[in-house]
Amino acid sequence: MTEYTFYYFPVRGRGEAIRMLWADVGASYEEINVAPSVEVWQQQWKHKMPFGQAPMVKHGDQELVQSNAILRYLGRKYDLYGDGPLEQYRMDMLTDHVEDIRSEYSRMIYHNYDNGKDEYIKSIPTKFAPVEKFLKSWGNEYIGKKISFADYNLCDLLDIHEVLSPGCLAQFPSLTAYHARVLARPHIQAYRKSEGFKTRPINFNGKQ
Ligand code: 0HH
Repeated sequence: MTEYTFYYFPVRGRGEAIRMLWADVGASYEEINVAPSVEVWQQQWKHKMPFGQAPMVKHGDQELVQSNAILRYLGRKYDLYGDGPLEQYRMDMLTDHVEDIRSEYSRMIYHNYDNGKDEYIKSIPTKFAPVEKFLKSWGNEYIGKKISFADYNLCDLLDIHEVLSPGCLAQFPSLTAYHARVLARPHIQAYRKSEGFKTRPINFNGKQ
């Protein structure tokens, strides 16, 4: 019997930070692929989601939706939500910025890849420069003094941008070191060696 059931598309997408958090804390979960085909998603699953979208997590008799709210729920549950109002504000603030970037990235990937990719890549430094500045000035190993839900989300975002534009982090030494530090955590490393991770595409349409 697993602790969580994860209803999502078979992609990294908005699920990967949640999977990383579970891997890091050693939680057990079962994945349910809600889209073995588009028809199955539309006919069997979409109407079961409170907002018509996935991911959804079942935990006991609770059905949890909205990826960032799920991350915060798990952050509170596993003491991965910083220490005190200022650290928590920083985690929330960067999570909002990650969300802004992720939404723009998804629009480009799903609706404007061929015409929009080059322009999007040009905008990456503007998106990441403030994050570099914040992480450097806060001087922690992670966003806070210890790892938090927000770190899995930011790390995943950096990761998918390195795939989109290899080397794009190199101009940001703090972000480069931070990205490597999160990925070097033993449970994260082991997770990334798993078949589940290695065979999972980043996006549903195969673009990356
Ligand atoms: N604010 C929500 C959250 O953070 C947004 C969730 C969301 O956008 O949880 N969910 C998307 C899938 S994430 C969704 O449910 C991206 C994976 C892309 C899969 C595209 C599949 C298309 C299949 C027809 N999208 C499906 C939908 O809205 O019907």
